[in-house]
Amino acid sequence: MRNIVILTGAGISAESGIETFRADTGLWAQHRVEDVATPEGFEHDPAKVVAFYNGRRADAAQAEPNAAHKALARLEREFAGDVLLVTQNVDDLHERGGSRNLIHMHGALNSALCGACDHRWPAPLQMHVAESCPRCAAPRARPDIVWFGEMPYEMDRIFAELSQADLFVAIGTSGNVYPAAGFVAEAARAGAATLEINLEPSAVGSQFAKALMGPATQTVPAWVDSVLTDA
Ligand code: BV8
Repeated sequence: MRNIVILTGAGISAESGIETFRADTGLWAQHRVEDVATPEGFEHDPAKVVAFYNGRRADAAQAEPNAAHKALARLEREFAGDVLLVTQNVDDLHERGGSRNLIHMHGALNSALCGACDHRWPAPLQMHVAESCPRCAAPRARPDIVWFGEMPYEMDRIFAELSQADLFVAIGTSGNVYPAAGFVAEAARAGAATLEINLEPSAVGSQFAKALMGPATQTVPAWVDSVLTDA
């Protein structure tokens, strides 16, 4: 086995104290998706959207990487082949846990994006509405987040890596949001082995050949140990 591609979702950060989206008390029970996570919502009420992401940025800054984030970083360091981590999460717990070969396909809380020229820069802890872009000066700063209806980042690279994967693993994601929920089918079609690690089977759970159920801080370190022992 040479190439491992890992997809993570909100469940891997849950035990660090970051709320998931689709739990009964999760973010989408507290906010309307259309209001805070679409370009139309931002157009209609930018202050509400900026405040939503300011709150999440503050929560992420208080959180610490857990044993699952650290185990994936260890896998990247110690596995003899290539490990690519693709995260839907916008927190920075993977990087702070030590992962380096990482794609934030839904953007990042610690980044700001110019809606006029696409320039990116480090977001302050608290963004303000209509901040100016440091490159083109347009008052069009927005959180660098991929909202519903927008194209996730680095899709060409992700699909290229999936086509070369020997193993695809999804961790802590409910399998409700595309294109990420379609990665298992893509990897399986290309001949990869597939594994789901989650608290409960996801919406696309039946497409995985194997599953490990339990809290990520227990299942992920145990799985990483087994991969490094078998390698
Ligand atoms: C696009 C902003 C075109 C970031 C987010 C109809 C059918 C199919 C598709 C569509 C459709 N209508 C519209 C679409 C497309 C749409 C989509 O998928 N909609 C769904 C809802 C139907 N997708 C898009 O618009 C995307 N863009 O498609 O562009 C395109 C065309 C071709 C090729 C490529 C692209 C853009 C999607 C961007 C979404 N952005 N939010 C933010 O604010 O954070 S979505 C939001 O959901 C987050 O980003 C999050 O990352 C994502 C996924 O959620 P999860 O991470 O899975 O979290 P969730 O709460 O759901 O689940 C947590 C899981 O963890 C659970 O399984 C739970 O059991 C588990 N868990 C909990 N605790 C633990 C645990 N596991 C282990 N241990 C624990 N302790």
